[in-house]
Amino acid sequence: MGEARRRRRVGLWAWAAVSGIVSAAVFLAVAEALALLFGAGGSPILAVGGFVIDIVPQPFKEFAIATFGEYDKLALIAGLALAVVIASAIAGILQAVRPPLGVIALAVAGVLSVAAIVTRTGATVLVAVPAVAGTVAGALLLASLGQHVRGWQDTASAPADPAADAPSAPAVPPASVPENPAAPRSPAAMNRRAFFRTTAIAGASAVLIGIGARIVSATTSSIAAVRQALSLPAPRSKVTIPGGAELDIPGISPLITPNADFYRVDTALTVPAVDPSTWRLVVDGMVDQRVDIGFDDLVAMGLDEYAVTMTCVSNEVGGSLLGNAIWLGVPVRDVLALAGPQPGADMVLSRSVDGFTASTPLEALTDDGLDAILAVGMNGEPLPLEHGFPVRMVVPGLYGYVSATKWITELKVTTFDADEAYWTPRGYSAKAPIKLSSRIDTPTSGAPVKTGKVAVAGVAWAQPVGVERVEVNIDDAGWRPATLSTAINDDTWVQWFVEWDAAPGTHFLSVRAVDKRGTTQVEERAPIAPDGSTGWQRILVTVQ
Ligand SMILES: Nc1nc2c(c(=O)[nH]1)N[C@H]1C(S)=C(S)[C@@H](COP(=O)(O)O)O[C@H]1N2
Ligand SMILES: [Mo]
Repeated sequence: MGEARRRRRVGLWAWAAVSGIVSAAVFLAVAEALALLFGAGGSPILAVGGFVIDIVPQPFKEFAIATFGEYDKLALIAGLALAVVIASAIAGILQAVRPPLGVIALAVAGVLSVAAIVTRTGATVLVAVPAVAGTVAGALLLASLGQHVRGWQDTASAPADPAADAPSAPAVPPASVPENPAAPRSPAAMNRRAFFRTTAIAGASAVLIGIGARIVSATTSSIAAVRQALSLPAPRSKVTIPGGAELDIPGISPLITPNADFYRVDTALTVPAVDPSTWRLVVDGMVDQRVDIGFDDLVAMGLDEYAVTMTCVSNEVGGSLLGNAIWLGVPVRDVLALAGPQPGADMVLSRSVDGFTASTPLEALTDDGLDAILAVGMNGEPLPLEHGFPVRMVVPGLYGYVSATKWITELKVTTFDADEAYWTPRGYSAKAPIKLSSRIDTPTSGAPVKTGKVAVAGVAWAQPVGVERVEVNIDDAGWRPATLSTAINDDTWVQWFVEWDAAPGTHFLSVRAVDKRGTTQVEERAPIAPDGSTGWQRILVTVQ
């Protein structure tokens, strides 16, 4: 008897778990489908994912990037999906065993996702409609399925083994137990049939609606097609690449980083889809007049090309989080001038559609000698979607997180006292000039080198001061000057090389740069937080 009862109990739990998972699927499918109408900001999956990205501590983010690399966001989604399956299975069991605890759990999840949606920027009340509707649909389904599971399990056991069921009786409100055990068609069978029918229909519809919503969002987010069709006017002035700017050495970084190879760093779970025809840039805060311009207005101000090497604060010594591109854009100072920044302001908080913000010193944006721009083009094309389409900021000499806002929508003229940017409360400095540095591109520690003449080569950068010289030290035998290519300008990296007569064995290679102010790259290692790594890169190579 104990055995039979236990099996029934396990059966109840299993089907109850299924009812929870199906209810959660209906919740998400309804919400995702409605989010198509109310805007992607209303998607609970993306909002909760984005919320998790914002709250997880920095070391965990670094761990995720180190472990999953480019797939860090996919790993996050897989982890969230697993958590949803487990949590909803538990909610299903709770609802069957202790109603209405399961429905309460689902409602709490709904409230939390509404909170995640509303606290993310650009949120109006309407944006919460999909999550609310999804919660209601999921909760109704869970309540009904829970009742069927209980009805069929309890009545099934009642005639055969009344004693066995007695202990669990308090868990089931009497009202939910079908009253008439003597009915011609057993209530247990009816409940059973109703459960399977509802579960199958709900599960199948959730899958269909979910897949449908994905397909529709993929086709309507045809911003890629809008970008393809966009043709930018020819630049008024082009960057001239001086002769001798690019060395012909296998393994060295190309002078201009192709868009497809350009590093990408952002907190966006999905690439924001911003249509240039509806894009607006607002300049507000401490200004004489609030300015609001569209994409055509910006482009009409006149586009020029600028070569700038962008660098991430998370770039470790020897790392690859930097790239050099030819940007097409309008000086930020021209746009700020339309609004007229007021005395007392010392910072511009630039904001992205996705809520990211960067704090840039006002003077870096108004300085005539510094080419801070609002960029619309990158290496001869409109900005790629992942690099900020349609408009981003690029400021020579400042790390990306304090200057290079992608999918930009607002420039708020303010003060460092009054406002802080996304990364400031997360352990990074409010102000962060790029530290002068250098990198060995070839040879690499991994690949053995052949005995004989070897080019040791790489890049060095000191935006916006410029690199004066680069020195290489082989086996600590003293610093040798490297030959520099002709830099495009002081805002870009410069390529360098030395010729080395490599003898068999293992060797240490080190590199350091000196900028045009005479400052030598810092030798001591510093971590990336709070304002960028330092240290001379030192690699071990094997010569055969
Ligand atoms: N909207 C938005 N803009 C952003 C970021 C972000 O997370 N969100 N990251 C910044 C950081 S940390 C860097 S280093 C640069 C990277 O630009 P890229 O991805 O085009 O290389 O973008 C900056 N702009
Ligand atoms: Mo960055």
